[in-house]
Amino acid sequence: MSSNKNVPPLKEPVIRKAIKSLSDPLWLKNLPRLSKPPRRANTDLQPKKLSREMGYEVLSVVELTGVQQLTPEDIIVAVMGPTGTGKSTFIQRTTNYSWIVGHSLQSHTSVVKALRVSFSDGISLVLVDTPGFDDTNKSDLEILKIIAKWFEQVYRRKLEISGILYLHRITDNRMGGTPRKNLELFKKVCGEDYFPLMVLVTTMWSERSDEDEAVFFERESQLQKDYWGDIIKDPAQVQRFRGTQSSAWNILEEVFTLAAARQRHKILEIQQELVDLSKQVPDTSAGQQLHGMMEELVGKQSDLVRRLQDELIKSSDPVILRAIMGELRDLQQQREKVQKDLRRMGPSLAERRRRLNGLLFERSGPLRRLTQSRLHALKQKLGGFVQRIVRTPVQSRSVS
Ligand SMILES: Nc1nc2c(ncn2[C@@H]2O[C@H](COP(=O)(O)OP(=O)(O)O)[C@@H](O)[C@H]2O)c(=O)[nH]1
Ligand SMILES: [Mg+2]
Repeated sequence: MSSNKNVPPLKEPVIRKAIKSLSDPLWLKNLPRLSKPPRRANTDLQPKKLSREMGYEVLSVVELTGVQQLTPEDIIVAVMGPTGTGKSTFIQRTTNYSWIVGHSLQSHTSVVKALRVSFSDGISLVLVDTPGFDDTNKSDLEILKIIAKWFEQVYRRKLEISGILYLHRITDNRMGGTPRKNLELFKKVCGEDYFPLMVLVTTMWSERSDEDEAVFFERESQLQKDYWGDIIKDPAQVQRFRGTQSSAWNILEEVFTLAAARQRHKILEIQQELVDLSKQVPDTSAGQQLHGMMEELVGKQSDLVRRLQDELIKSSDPVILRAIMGELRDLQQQREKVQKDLRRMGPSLAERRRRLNGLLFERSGPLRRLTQSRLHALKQKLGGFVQRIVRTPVQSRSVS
């Protein structure tokens, strides 16, 4: 489906810089021939006309049906982050494409979706909308598998992800469980080697009032210090999305610049693990991180269940009893869901290593005992030999 009608005018310097900044030879080959933009008032120009006169033309904005539609000419940029941080909105503002944006707390993107913005001269940008963890419809394991599969297919097709935007709401007044989980898993999916290609974007700045401004700035620097410090190598990796189209393009421009500066291949850790090391999703670093988090969660839930059960015994008030029973039921259901995923994932790598070591120790028992008895016999034999030598006077020792 294409939506040429709504294609916005794209600022000439932004695109020129973006294209120039991509060092990929394929891109250099496709560099557009720029004509100088005419000096005239923009007011009477229609968006399409304006971009054509500037020497660039957005030919189409098309939703892709899958990884098989990607081509080596695509600049692929993924947008990640928790549900409700504005991922779909960011992509929508960039392209004016009517993209599904959630207006409730429910997740609207439980699949990976990609949108290709094609410019004249064969250049195209693919923006990838990904689901966040703590999705309302899918478990974290399912979400990880969906994301992992998409990235895996991209790598199998020998294509690269030029950059990743990670979105965080500046209006969140604390780093709660969901943002923290998303960030930790995101880091594992990408891997340290990919950190320089990540851009951390705070969203919802348009929500601010004047008195919020100082609070938001303070929050942003705290995020950089306490949570993003290991990712940030370049100040350009931290950006603010102001909710406008130009703000979105300014951020993308930084992504292109960072991508162009990268000499090595742009490979995510999860791509390497799944393809080069033939691992299954639960055995990847992200899978193991998730496993640990789920075990921790089940532990906390079990603690809470015990405490609620104690309260249940102590209380006689029927209202309180009903409330506790309701809580208990919800909690047990949640715990069952996590336990189901844990069973699906199987034991953690550390646990499997422990079990393997135990098995090896057990199996090697007879061999160990045989070796020990042989060593003992040898020591005795050698001991007698050495004793005889020591007792024999030096001049009467023979070499034979
Ligand atoms: N005020 C404000 N609301 C936003 C902004 N970005 C997104 N939203 C709203 O936040 C909600 C979630 O956005 P959405 O793009 O669906 O988030 P996603 O789950 O990360 O894709 C929607 O109601 C958006 O309209 C922003 O910059 N400012
Ligand atoms: Mg979305």
